[in-house]
Amino acid sequence: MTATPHVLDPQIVEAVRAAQQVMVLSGAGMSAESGVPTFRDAQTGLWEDFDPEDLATPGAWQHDPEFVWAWYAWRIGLVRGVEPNLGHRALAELAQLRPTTIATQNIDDLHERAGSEVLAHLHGSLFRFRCAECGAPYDGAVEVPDKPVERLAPPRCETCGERVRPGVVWFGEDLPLAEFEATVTAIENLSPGDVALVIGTSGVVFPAAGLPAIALAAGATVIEINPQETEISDMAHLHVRAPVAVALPPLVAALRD
Ligand code: BV8
Ligand code: ZN
Repeated sequence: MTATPHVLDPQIVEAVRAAQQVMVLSGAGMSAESGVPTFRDAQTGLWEDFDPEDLATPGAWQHDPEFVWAWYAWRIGLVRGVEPNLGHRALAELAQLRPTTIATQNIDDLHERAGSEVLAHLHGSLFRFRCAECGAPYDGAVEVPDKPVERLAPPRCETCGERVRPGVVWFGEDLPLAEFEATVTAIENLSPGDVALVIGTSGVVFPAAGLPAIALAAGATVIEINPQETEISDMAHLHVRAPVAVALPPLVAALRD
């Protein structure tokens, strides 16, 4: 039996051990230990005076597409330059031990690069692009500057010549319906005794923030993994007040025995 450090009380291990299936709802804190700043982290460098909630909007794009595109190009470069952390890798191993479904608010590809399948990127992906006008998918070249630049011209649509935009969901935009509905269905199909791991999210942004309540209504055991209290904390049955790369490896290791 691998010693589980103090951070995991046996109740948590037993809850996951008893689960027939595990639903993972991850947010930016999942990738923090890989070196990807969360939305709550103060912005750095060129964007330190900007609130992501102001930049990740259709209005910001309309106002200055090259400024917004430069921010996403920098974020693409940042994610390409980091690795999945031990938390991502533990979730990939968890799927070998229990049926595991992941829905993430994150637009990075670190779950996939750790070997996980992802049911839904609820807020889109840094690595999907489409024409801002005609919506045609764009899979052509995307220039990523090796250092942050203030403005950068996005690629042009190969169909209509208009600007290409990031394939992410901005504030005020609808979530990808099929992926959101698939996530809600997966959560509704949880049974009492199953587990919903709510990892690294402040639970502020809706409708994603409403998903843990659906797990609660399905009778699942809701476990929050987050060093801080969040909007979700009161509804969670159990809490692991530790960073994900500290909390998940021993939790998954305990299931191996
Ligand atoms: C929608 C992609 C229907 C882009 C993101 C007025 C007008 C319009 C809409 C609204 C409105 N008022 C409210 C709304 C709804 C709005 C909303 O909820 N706003 C909030 C601010 C109140 N939602 C929307 O607009 C959504 N669409 O509602 O459509 C509609 C349509 C038209 C009009 C009305 C409604 C779309 C929301 C999606 C926005 N896009 N991302 C991009 O990334 O650039 S959101 C973005 O921020 C993330 O994806 C994430 O979802 C969200 C919050 O980030 P978190 O993941 O929670 O991370 P955060 O930084 O907040 O917290 C990190 C957590 O990790 C912390 O708790 C920390 O303690 C923890 N942590 C840190 N380190 C670790 C850790 N945990 C574990 N281990 C660690 N090591
Ligand atoms: Zn087009």
